[in-house]
Amino acid sequence: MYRKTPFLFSAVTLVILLAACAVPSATQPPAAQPPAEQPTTPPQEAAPTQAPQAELPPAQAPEKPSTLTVLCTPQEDWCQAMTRAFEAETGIKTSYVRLSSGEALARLRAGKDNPEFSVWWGGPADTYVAAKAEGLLEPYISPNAAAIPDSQKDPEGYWTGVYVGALGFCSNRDVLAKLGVEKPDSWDDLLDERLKGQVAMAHPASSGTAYTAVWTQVVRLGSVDAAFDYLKKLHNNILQYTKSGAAPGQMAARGEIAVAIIFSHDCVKFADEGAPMLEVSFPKEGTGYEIGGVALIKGAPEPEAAKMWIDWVLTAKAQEIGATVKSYQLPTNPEAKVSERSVKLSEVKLVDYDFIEAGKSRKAITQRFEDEITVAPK
Ligand code: S7P
Repeated sequence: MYRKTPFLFSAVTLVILLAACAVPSATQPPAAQPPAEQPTTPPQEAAPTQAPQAELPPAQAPEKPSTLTVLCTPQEDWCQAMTRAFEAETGIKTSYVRLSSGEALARLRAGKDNPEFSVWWGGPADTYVAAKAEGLLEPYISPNAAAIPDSQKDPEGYWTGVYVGALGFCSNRDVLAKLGVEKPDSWDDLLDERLKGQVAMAHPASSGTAYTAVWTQVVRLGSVDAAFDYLKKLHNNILQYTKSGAAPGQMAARGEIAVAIIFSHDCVKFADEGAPMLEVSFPKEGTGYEIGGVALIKGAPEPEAAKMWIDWVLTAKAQEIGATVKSYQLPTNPEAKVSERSVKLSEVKLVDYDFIEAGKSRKAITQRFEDEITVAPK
C-alpha cells in the first residue's frame, strides 16, 4: 500500500488533467482543438468571454499626419525653404501662406471658429502675445523647447522663440551722399529736414517690424505720448508706410529713399542679394529687437503635424536653414551655427523691450497710429 498510493494518486491526477485538456472551448468546435502550444496564442483569441471580433473596432496604429498648412511670416524664400525641408524629412505634404504679422493676426481672428492654419511660424513675439490674449493659440511645450532660453519662450507654451533680430537703419549710401547726409546713428538723425520724403517704414497695424519700431519709441522715450510726439515729427520725413515690414529696405535698394527702418538682418539680406550700396547702422540711444515665434493654432485642423513642425523648427538643423537663403536672424537654439553675417547683439545697444507689455498694447497703439499719424498732414 505504501508503495501503490503515490502511483494511484498520479494516475488519477493524469486522467483529470487529460480530461480537462480534452474539453473543447465554448467558442471552438472540436475540430479546431488547439494544439499543445496554444497557451502562447494572444489572449484575445483564446478567451471564451471575448466578444466576437467582428464587433470590435479594427486595431489601428495611430495614423501618420499627411498634410500641414503653415501660417508663415518671414520672407517668402525662407518660408519655401523651411516647408520643403520639413516635407522632405517627414513626408508630410506641407504648404504655407505668407502674411505679415498684423495680417496674420487678423486672419487668425477671422478664422477663429474654423481655423485654416495649424501652426504659425515667424514674426515678432508681441503679436503672439496679442494672439494668446485673444484665445487664438493652443499651448504646446515641445520637448525641444528645453534647449531654448527661458527669456525667449512663453512659460505656458503658447509660443516659443525660433530666432532673434535687431531693428536698425538700412541706408542707401549713394542716396545719402547725394543728399549730403551722414549715415544715421540716432533716432533724431531721421528728423533731419534734408531727409524729407527719404525715410520709410511699414504700418504697425500690418507689420510686426513697424510695431517693433513704434514700441521702441515708447520704451526709449518713457511713455506712449512721448512716442507719438516723436512719430509725428518723423511722419514729416516719411515717404510711405508699407504693408510689409521689409519692403522699405527694397525701396532703399532701388534708390527711392535714403533710409529704411527695418530689421537689420533684412538689410543685410538685400545687400547680399545685389544691393551692396545698402548699409546697416543702429541708433546710439538704443534699438528694439524681436523674438520670432512659433505657435500651435487653437482648433488646428492638423494638430499632430503642427506639433511635429514645432519640434522640428526648434532643432539646430532647422534653424540653420535661414542662412542658406540669406535670412540671418540669430537662432534661439544655442547648438545652431551662427552666420558671420548675423548681427552681434553684444555690439548693439538694445532697449529693454517687454514683449508682454508690447503685445498687450498692440491694439490700442496701432489704432492710435491710424488715428493720429497716418492721417496727419505733412
Ligand atoms: O523678413 C524677416 C522678418 O523681418 O520678417 C518678420 C516680420 O515681422 C514679418 O514681416 P512684417 O513686418 O511685415 O510683419 C520678422 O519676424 C522677420 O525677422
